[in-house]
Amino acid sequence: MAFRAVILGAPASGKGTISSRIVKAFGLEHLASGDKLRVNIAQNTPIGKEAKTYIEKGLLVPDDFMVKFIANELKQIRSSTWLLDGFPRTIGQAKALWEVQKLDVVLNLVVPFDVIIDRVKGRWVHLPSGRVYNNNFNAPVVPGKDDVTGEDLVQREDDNPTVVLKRLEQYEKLTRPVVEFYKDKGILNEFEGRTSDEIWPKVKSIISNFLPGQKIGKL
Ligand code: G5P
Ligand code: MG
Repeated sequence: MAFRAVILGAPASGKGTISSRIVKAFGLEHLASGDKLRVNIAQNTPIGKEAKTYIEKGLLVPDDFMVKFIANELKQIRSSTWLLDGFPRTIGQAKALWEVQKLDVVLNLVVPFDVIIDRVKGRWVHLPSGRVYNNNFNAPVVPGKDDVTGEDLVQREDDNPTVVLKRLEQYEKLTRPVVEFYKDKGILNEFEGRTSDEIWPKVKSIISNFLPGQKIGKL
C-alpha cells in the first residue's frame, strides 16, 4: 500500500523524535533532509561543503539545491510508503514536490517556543543514523554513546543559542506559509503539545487510518 507523508514543525519541535516512533510502529521509510545534509558535511562531500555555509548560520539552503538533493534521495527509496522530515520548508519546495508527488497526509507539530529553547540545550545526536537523544528526555543508556551502535554522540553546531534564534526566525518567515499551503490542499493535521509523549498517540491514530493493521500497539 502506498502512503506518502510530510512532517512539519519548528526547530526542535520533535520531528525526528516522532518520526522514529512512526518508523518503529509502521515500518515506513524516513527521509530527513537535515540528517542527510549533516552526513554530507561530516564526509566533506561537495554537497556538504555547500550546505555547511548556510546551516552554520541558521539559514535555509537555497531551494534549487534542496529540490535537486531531495529528488535524488527520493529516487533511491524503493518503497512507495515514506515520510519526509525537514522538506519541504519553503513554498517553492512545497510546490516543486506537489508537482511530482501528491501527498496523503501532512503532520504539523505545534510546540510552544519556551519548550523549544529548553530542548536544544540538551540535544545529542548519532550522526550516521540521525537518532536523537536529550539529557532530559530519552537520555542514552550510556552517556555520550548511541544506544544501538555504541558509537559517539555529538552536539549539533547549529544548536548554539544565536543560530537557534536565526533558525526560528527563518521558520516563521519561510516555513510557516508551507503549513497554509497544505491546509488549502485539505491534508493538514495539527498536533499541539508540550511533550512528544502527549503528541505521539494522536499522530499514531491518524496514521492508523491510512496504514491499518501495521505494527500498532507496540509503542
Ligand atoms: P533540520 O535538521 O531539519 P530543524 O531545525 O528543522 O533541523 P530539528 O532541530 O532537527 O529541526 P526536530 O527534528 O523537530 O528538530 O526535533 P528533535 O530532534 O526530534 O527534538 C529536539 C530535541 O528535543 C531532542 O534532543 C529530543 O530528544 C528532545 N525532545 C523531543 N521530545 C521531547 C519531549 O517531549 N520532552 C523533552 N524534554 N525533550 C524532547 O535542519 C537543519 C538545517 O539544515 C538545513 C537548514 O539550514 C536547517 O537549519 N535544511 C534545509 N534548508 C533548506 N531547505 C530544506 N528543506 C532543509 N532541510 C534542512
Ligand atoms: Mg530533526
